[in-house]
Amino acid sequence: MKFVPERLEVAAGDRITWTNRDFVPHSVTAKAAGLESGDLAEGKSWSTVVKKPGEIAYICRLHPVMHATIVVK
Ligand SMILES: [Cu+2]
Repeated sequence: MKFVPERLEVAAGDRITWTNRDFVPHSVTAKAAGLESGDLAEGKSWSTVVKKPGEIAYICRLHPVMHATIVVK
């Protein structure tokens, strides 16, 4: 029930992949940044390329207590 790591630094142009290692579905959702993974079942992955430098705060749409940040340099 948490993103690991909760703060991730990457370079612009990097591809980030999330994999759900939990027993319940989760999502990667950042409305302002236009990120939406859809519901990821156990073991499923989703990836995206981040292009713009800055901070992207995101949550799990299904469990909004789950939140994390991507720092794009
Ligand atoms: Cu979740």
